[in-house]
Amino acid sequence: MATEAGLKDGFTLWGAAHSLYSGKVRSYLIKKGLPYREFYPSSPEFHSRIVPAVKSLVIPVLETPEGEIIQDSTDIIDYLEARHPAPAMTPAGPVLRTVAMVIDAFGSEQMLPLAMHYRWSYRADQERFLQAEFGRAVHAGADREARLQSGESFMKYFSGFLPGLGVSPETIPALEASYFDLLEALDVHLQAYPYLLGGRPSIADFGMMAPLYAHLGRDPAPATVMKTRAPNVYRWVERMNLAGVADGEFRDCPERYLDDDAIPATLETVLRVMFSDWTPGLVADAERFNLWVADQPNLAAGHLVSADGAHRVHPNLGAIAYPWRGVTMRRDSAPHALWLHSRAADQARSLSGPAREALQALLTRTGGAEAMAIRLSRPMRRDDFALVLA
Ligand SMILES: N[C@@H](CCC(=O)N[C@@H](CS)C(=O)NCC(=O)O)C(=O)O
Repeated sequence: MATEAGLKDGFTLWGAAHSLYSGKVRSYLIKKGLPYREFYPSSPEFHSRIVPAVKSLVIPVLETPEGEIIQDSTDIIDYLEARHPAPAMTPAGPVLRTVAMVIDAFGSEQMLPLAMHYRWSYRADQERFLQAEFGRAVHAGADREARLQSGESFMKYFSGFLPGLGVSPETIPALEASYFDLLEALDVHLQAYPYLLGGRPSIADFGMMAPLYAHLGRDPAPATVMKTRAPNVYRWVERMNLAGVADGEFRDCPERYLDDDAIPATLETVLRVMFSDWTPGLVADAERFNLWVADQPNLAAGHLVSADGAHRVHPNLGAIAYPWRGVTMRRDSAPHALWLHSRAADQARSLSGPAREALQALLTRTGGAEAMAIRLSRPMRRDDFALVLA
């Protein structure tokens, strides 16, 4: 069991095998080569020390050897990248760096509804697995039946997210079609390269591991979809949790990122699929956020981004609706997704000269110009484990 003394000599990831954002941080720690141990929320220390510190029952949480506590998978990776700059997990080339941030934002947030759909809409096909995995996270001990039953209230809580994420009988066929298009593009690309941006893993891969590991790559029903439709994507999921960068399948691929001027057509196809499915929701989310800000022009910096003032893991500023793949997508707004998208959009806007031109040309070819032109009327930042106005 975790002890105060035991936490002093390495990083601790408070996470769980079935948790979406734990999968992102875990693969980052493995590929970065940082020694860590993983503890589960079933540990009494999680409730006595971690939950009060982060003010929510949420994973993943990183605890440093000095006892600092960090939440949000993106904040965790930013923190560790600043603390251990080498080897950098973001490409240096300005165009590829922007692409990395775009894919990270897409994977970390845009694919959440898909991941949750495949976990909970196919619940009957994988009930015992989900019971075991939720039980594994919350209940320590050898009593098998007790553990299978122990995750029930969490299963009820998380399965209740589907309507707010826009998953409904009307949207499910469109959601699945969008997933198949993405899998197809990724499967082609990942036959040529071991990682999304070439011969080294990056934040693009870690962001995509959020949905593609625990839910879409590990739960039995969606794992079968991935394995049978896109085996190269499944193999990438396995590769992302292996120590080391090299993979014998790609003997001739140098362990470095693509150059800014050598982005292959297969990656452009991935970006085209992403932008096409992402843009309508981003536009609607940004409109909702800008209206919320316009309605309350005097909000001070530091004000919680939340319609009702409640501190939530993923806040919401009210419902949005927009046309998407031939249906009307109705869901809760997602300011956290906007925050991640704005980081990429701000990075894009910071480019100048030939890099700016190269990025604009790439965005035009891949249908990304509209998404990357979205600008919020007020920036956001994270403070005290929550999203606030900057
Ligand atoms: N944006 C956060 C989200 C973390 C998150 O949603 N964690 C899930 C498990 S994977 C959770 O604990 N959710 C609790 C809740 O939504 O109340 C991150 O990147 O870490």
